[in-house]
Amino acid sequence: MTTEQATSRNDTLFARAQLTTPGGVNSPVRAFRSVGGTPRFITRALGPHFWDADGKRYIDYIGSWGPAILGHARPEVVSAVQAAAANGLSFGAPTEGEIEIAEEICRLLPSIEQVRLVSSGTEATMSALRLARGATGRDKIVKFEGCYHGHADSLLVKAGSGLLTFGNPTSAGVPEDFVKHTLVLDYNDVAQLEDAFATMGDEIACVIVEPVAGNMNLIRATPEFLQSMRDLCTKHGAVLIFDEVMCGFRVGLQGAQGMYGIQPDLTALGKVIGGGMPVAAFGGRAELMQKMAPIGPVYQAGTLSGNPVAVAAGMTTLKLIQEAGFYERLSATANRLVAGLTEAAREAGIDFCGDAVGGMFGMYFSKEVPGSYSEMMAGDKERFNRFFHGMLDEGVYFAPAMFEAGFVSIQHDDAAIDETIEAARRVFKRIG
Ligand code: KE4
Repeated sequence: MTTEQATSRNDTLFARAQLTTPGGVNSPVRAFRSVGGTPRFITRALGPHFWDADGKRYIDYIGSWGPAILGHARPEVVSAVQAAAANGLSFGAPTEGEIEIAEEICRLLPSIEQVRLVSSGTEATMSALRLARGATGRDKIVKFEGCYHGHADSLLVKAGSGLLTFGNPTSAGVPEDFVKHTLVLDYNDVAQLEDAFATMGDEIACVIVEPVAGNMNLIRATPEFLQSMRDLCTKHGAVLIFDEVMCGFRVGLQGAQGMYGIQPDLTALGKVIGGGMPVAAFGGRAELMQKMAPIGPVYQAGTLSGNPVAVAAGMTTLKLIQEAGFYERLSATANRLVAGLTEAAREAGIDFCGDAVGGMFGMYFSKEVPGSYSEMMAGDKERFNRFFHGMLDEGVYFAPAMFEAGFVSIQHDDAAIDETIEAARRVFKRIG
């Protein structure tokens, strides 16, 4: 069945969903508005595959936007969830499992001496920002164009008109006042960062960055960019926050901070540490984390924070990603995919390139891998959209937006990658 034909059950469900839920989805990117067409309603998933409401099978390169690093419905994770659930779903009281996952996170990421569990990446970054402001007594924060850190008000902001002007809201409902302290700079632009600190360094509470960006497709930070950020924050007493909600445990066992060898003051985590269930976290230097309620003045709370069933999924996932050779295999898979897609596009004479870092990858309909948001946005969106739908018809499900990264799991075997590349060969020839 092709996208052009009515995808009967998906269409029916999408029409019904829109009656009770805005856009028919519980998170905007799922609505296919960037690529057009009808979102696929998924009924089940296993390994590298999932199936839609019409029973069509796809090779899945979303992986729930990062969490499904082990492949879907991994038996060990499902069993751990079932066992935990049989003992009750949530207590609103501390459990030993929360201690165990906290200890594991601190052991794997040495920059994290103490950690607080929350239920989403948005909560993790929002809380880290509040902690940075509470710890420094400063209001200003620095973020970068193209980085997404969840939907906390002060982070829904795009660059202002001038280079060092404060941001403008990107969402209705966010008062100007809520973003007037948010400075938005260009990713990988060291000079701008130096200028910002030169002019207002003693007013900056923190810098928050995706050290490997995955929300403007995949874009790597340059080592110089991150090192300058580290040095400037240290010099001016600002808190450096690495938002590793997506790249944490996705690009390697020590995340981007291990890959670059740079220690942030705080780290936000999510996705992989929940293994598909709602676990996220923020953590870092103990003297910072000690300022969190109930022992410190910075408040943060959550009914389901550290939920025992979700923690069981997360802890089992964190154990399984430590098996020997895991990231070597994951990285080899992502690189083989990108190389195969690039070769298939070259055969069809299409400007296309890709990049892969650990188990996440980027695809760009341009001649060169972008290094910034504006370079990424210069890519051929129309051709991406035709490619997306062509691949969807072939049973390959990439991210339904040009500005998203893609993800492989440890269960994306050679057969899945070969099938994807063969499908791409056919689609590239068709879209020409
Ligand atoms: P959540 O609140 O969606 O759990 O996490 C927010 C977040 C924070 N930081 C980074 C680096 C993130 O990538 C995210 C969320 N990522 C998106 C993917 N573009 C989630 C998908 C969605 O919004 O539906």
